[in-house]
Amino acid sequence: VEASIPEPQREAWKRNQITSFTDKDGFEKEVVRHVETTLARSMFNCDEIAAYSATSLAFRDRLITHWNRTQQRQTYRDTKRVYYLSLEFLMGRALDNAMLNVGLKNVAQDGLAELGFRIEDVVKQEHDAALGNGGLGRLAACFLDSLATLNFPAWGYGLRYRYGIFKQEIIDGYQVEVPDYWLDFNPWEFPRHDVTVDIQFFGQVNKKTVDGKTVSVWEAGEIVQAVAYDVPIPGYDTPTTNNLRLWSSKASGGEFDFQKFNSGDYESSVADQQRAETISAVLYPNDNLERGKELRLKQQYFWVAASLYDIVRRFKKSRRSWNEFPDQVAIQLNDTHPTLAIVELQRILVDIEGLEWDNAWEIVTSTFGYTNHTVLPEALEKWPVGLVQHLLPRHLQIIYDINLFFLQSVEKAIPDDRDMLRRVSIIEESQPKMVRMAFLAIVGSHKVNGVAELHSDLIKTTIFKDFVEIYGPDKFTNVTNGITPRRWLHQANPRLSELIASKCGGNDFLKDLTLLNQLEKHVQDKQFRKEWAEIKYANKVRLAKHIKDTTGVVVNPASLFDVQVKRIHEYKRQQLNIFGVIHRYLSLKAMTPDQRKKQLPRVSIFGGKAAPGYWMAKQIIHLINSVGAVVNKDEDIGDLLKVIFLEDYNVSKAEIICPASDISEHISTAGTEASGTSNMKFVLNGGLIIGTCDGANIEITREIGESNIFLFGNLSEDVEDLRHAHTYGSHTIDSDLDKVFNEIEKGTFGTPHDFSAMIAAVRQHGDYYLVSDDFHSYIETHQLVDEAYRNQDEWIAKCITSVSRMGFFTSDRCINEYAEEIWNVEPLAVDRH
Ligand code: GL7
Repeated sequence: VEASIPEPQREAWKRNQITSFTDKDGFEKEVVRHVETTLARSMFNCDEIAAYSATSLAFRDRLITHWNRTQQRQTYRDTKRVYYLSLEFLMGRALDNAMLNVGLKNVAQDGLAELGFRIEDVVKQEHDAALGNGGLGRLAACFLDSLATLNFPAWGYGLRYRYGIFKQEIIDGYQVEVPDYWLDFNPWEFPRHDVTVDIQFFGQVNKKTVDGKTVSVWEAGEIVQAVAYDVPIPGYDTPTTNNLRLWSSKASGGEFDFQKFNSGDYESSVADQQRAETISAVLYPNDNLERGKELRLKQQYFWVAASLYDIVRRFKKSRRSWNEFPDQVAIQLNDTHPTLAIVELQRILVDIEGLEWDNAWEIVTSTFGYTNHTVLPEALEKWPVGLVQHLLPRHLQIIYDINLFFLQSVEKAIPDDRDMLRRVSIIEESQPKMVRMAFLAIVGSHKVNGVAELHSDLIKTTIFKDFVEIYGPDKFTNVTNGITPRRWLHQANPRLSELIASKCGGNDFLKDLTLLNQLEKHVQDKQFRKEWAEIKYANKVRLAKHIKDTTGVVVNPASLFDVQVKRIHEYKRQQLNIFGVIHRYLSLKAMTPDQRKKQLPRVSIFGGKAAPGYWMAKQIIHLINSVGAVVNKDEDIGDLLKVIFLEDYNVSKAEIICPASDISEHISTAGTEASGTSNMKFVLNGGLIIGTCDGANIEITREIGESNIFLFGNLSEDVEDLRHAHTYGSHTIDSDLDKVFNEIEKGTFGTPHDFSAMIAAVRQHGDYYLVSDDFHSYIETHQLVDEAYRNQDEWIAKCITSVSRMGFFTSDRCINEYAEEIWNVEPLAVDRH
């Protein structure tokens, strides 16, 4: 790389190389410089926002220097790279994470203090980057942190939504959605106006003869421009700084607009501009649900085509032969959202680069891996053939060809099974015909993985069963999800992190989480337990303050904090939780004052967003708030029970909530939650969990031991029979649950009619989520929780033991598994100086 630059020039550049600050004085200089020159302010009008901005700019300068060196190193070494394609990256705030990852938070803290600011207040000024819905998007963010920390040459590719997930307000007990315009001031992105790609839509396909060969040419239609925005991703305790490239849509300038403008059609050229910009305007706010909207398909192709163009452009610089493509490039599909990338790469190789179909297809399938994140039928993507034909005519032809060759191979391997062909066809012969994206993703990838053991088993025995028969079991694998301990322990719970470090030989556990096992020998240490308990209490005080500030309700931090925060969904069963809370309330009301005195005080804390169009989920939010309104002001009850709904749950709120929980709820109907990742965050922060045998709960139990978790409810293998029995047998409702329903119907929690559909779902409509079947076991298990919590000494011992055994759930372990089993890539050694 360097050789192309003449010696004297090279010297001049090297002489003037930027040196990043390393101490307080250097940091302060940078902050003052940014306040005065970049922000055009001074010490007389530097408020907390300006202090945040200048601090971020100081760290950004640092990151981008490392970013440049990392990219140069990766280009120079030219080893295989990983590309993680995800429509969602739920990043949260960047500043605190950047300071900790580069190891200069103390420097910044001291520097800011000298300049008159408290670092906690400065950090809070940042708006969350909320480009995701829930677990799937946060997983992508944890993966980026691990990829950088482990020094993998890896890029994320996503969309730069102008509006992230909406902000949730609770008004009169109902969810109201407010747009999240987060880009006002975002120091963490670098616009690359020179990195643009023209993306084509619509038009038609014509056959032409070029050099005696017939080729398909995709012509006419409309062009939208993709502009790159780069976000630096710093690894922890390493100079590696990777890249997250987000695409923004823009009308392609030039002739098209110009012509319209000249012909006096100014308004229509403005309309074109706006139409183009809507592609990356907004994140679809659905979690585990696909609504099949045309604009969503446009987003998918826009992002996938821009990313592939970029990847191919980078590959071509090395002038290798196409057959080496899979040795240089691994692309991971985060769910089926980027599946069109398979078709697009085949199109590039065959139509543009002139490769033979079979050769191209071999390259394509060796390049891609596909991660499935759900078995819920309503979340499996299907697109009407007509829509694909209209928007992407050439891609539909290629999909048909892929399907033809695939079905021929199935016919050959498993002859005379017409029904098999119908079942596995990428094209569903329905009215209208549909493209089954998951099947296309399987056929176009060399590995398919689920996200926890149970889930990976379920996909092999249910939705993808036929494909296991066709390809054999080796194509399917499991990579159990993980979380980054940097954000979810070190950043969110600094005191606990420090206490752990004092027992685990320093901060190395943050890079090798299995070192947590050293805690176990200290479980009996009284002083250690005491400090542990004090930290938990302080974290609860912090959350109690947040509750007071945001809801006005005063909660006692000595109560048991029982938390369920996640997207609101019937399968996650917040309704089971709130019915259980009502049951507790009724039991307390039925007691004498003397009996009440013996009860353990509890705070039931809920949080989470409902998709704007998910009516039932919104009713659940309303019921939680209505119960809170009654219970929280009931003087018979006082501190014994409080019910809190925290508005606008997001990453930065999770960082306050996770460290403050005593018990958290992961209570999905068995077989529905693919993994869950907040279960891992809560345990890692010294909380216990109540949960069903679902997703990663099962593996958490295996690691930490059955005596350290409160499991309840039916097993996934029994769900089908139970559902069948509800529909075709007689369905009797649990008697305690019936009492809860009767109380709601009496109007105790407001207009009964508001909640009639929730009750009917259980009583009359087959109780698909098994709320009644699991209710008794749920209530009993909560009693066990109460009893266990009374023995604080043992409780703390359980918490410490659990944390010590959580090493498996770091996203570093996940990334190493992906690297080894799916991507076949290795980290790049770095020079620390
Ligand atoms: C999800 C699963 O529901 C969740 O259990 C899992 O932890 C997460 C990451 O693998 O993926 N699947 C899905 O479609 N969404 C999820 O959060 C939206």
